[in-house]
Amino acid sequence: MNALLSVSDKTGIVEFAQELCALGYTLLSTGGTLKLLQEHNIKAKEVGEYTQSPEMFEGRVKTLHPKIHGGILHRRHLKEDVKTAKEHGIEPIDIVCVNLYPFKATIERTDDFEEIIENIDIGGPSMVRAAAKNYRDVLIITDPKDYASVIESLKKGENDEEFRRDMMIRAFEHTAAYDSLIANYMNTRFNNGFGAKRFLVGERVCMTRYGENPHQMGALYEFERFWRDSFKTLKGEASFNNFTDLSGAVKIASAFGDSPAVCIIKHGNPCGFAIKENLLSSYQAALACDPISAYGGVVAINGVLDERLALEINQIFIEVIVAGRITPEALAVFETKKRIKLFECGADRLNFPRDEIDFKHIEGGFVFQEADRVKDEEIQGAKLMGQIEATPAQKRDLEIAYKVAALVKSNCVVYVKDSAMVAVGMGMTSRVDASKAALAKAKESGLEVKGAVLASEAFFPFKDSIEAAHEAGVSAVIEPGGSIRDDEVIQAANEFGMALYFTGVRHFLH
Ligand code: 93A
Repeated sequence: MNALLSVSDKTGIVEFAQELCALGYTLLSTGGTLKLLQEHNIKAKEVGEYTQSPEMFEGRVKTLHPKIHGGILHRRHLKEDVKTAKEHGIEPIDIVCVNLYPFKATIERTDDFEEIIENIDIGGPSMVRAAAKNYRDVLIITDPKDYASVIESLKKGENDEEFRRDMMIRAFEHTAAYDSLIANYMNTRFNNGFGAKRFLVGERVCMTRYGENPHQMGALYEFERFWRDSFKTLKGEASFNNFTDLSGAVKIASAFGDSPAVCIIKHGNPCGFAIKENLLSSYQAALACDPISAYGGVVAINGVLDERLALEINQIFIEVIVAGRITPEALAVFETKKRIKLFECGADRLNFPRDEIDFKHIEGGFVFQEADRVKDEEIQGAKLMGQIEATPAQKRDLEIAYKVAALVKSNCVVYVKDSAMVAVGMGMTSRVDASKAALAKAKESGLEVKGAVLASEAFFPFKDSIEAAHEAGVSAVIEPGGSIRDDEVIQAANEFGMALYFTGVRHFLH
């Protein structure tokens, strides 16, 4: 039995090789991998020695040889294939363990095109694809995280075709994601930053128990390794809807740098948000916005969840909490709560990736765009549209309201007071309805909107929302501007003594 090991990411390879040897495998390996194995007294044969063909062109050609590819690809159940292999001195290769040149790390580190080109792996994906194609006879491993389960499966000694098939799918996902990364990089470099980023391929992280509803199948895919490497489940199991809510909550809670922000999300939209002096007071203020909707919601905490905060959250039913980190004492608080789910991203803050791209499924395809971002200059440089200027405290609230509004489903309005959201209207077909719904709810919950500021992610088409805001006691407004009736809006704001700012940038989110 032969196993070929050729890996750039050498995590765990020594132990894996030792286990394979103990199971009776003869190892074949390439330069750097071989060297590491030999340093640990693991016997392995150099690929070049086996093929009798040395590495060429500074390593560009090392495993691209019929003795390697024939060894992987010949069908063991076909007499003719086995005969041909024998005639050419080709030994069967039963296990292929390969991970690829670090293209991503290279483009993150350097702009040197020669170096980038050299980090496009050719031989690796060829072996991965060959082994995946012949998965009935060959086991392909592309992720160090799988070493343990592979050894376990081999030790059982069963001929586990289902396991090999699953690894085959993962292998093709791996090479597809690798090639899409290269294509995207080249498009970005040579096609003006956008081009046709058409290779939206991810790798499967896990299946979810079901999709948005129990009769739908669901899974989580990722573009780059964050979810597999950094996202940790401390309790429960994230569902499909949990993942989408989590993503929305984290985006808002981490939109203000290191601030101790807390966001509560329900069905993809925020029902609470605040940045106070610490996480505890932020949570309390966020919850006050809409405690009814917060029930069963998702809480994102831009910091470390400690015991004191855990006790506070534990007073109502929250389904999901995600934080930078969760202390063991905080974890213990939730020990007896069966339904709660706890996740952390292994950092002091919610350092989730922020994608540069964005797309949405439509029937038969998807629409694709650059991700939307609120630039600081938009707010700092917002144009005062009347005589009344906002105070520094109002300006801070305007910034919060505007940034949150950009992350809330259109049409939306966000009211913020003392760094906490006090009312929000979202996903409505008319902006004035969003305003009215938000204010009615705030009134019902006994929340004081007087003195709050208002942000809208797109222009107010009429002055009606401004009138509603005035009645509620709103003191300052920020919006993109650009309506043909801007004059009426500006006039109304001035009459009411409101500070009005136009940013000039729209942030629809549909
Ligand atoms: O330069 S390559 O495209 N040509 C090859 O023939 C080849 N064979 C294996 N890259 C090739 N590899 C890659 O080398 C593997 O995919 C792996 O990432 C790496 C391992 O090299 P080493 O064992 O020397 O560290």
